[in-house]
Amino acid sequence: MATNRTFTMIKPDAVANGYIGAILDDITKGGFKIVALKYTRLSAEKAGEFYAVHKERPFYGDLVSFMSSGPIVAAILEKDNAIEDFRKLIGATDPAKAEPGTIRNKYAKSIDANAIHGSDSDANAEIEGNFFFSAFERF
Ligand code: 3AN
Repeated sequence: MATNRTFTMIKPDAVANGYIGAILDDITKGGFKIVALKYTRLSAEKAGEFYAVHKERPFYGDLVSFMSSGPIVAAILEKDNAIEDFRKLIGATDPAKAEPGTIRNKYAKSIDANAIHGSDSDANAEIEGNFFFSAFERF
């Protein structure tokens, strides 16, 4: 079934490098409507909770410390076929493999500091959106 919502985070590297505006512009021009938006910072505990599915992976510790190293922008986005279309817009996890013109190709330097997150399924988009936003913060 095609989905119409996804969840994203502009990660600490892209925020520190001054790409918030450019990335939000790419997202809007890509046809996504911003349903919810927040500038915040994850504690190590919260980052660990968010990435709990990766707990057994060798990069988990580094991922948690990177994701709590500075502010991030969290958002819920709406578009037909949102999950798949957004993953196309951001490109492959490893920016070296991301298609030209994708957000990771343009703004990311490495697989761990890869500029942006995009949900990989409907179920995760729901869980991740609920992690950051209450019903009063969605429009
Ligand atoms: P994606 O964000 O493209 O869905 P996932 O869910 O496999 O990728 O990984 C979550 C995050 O973990 C990635 N965004 C990236 O920051 C980090 N990550 C994934 N694979 C690696 C890796 N091999 N080495 C370091 N960090 C990784």
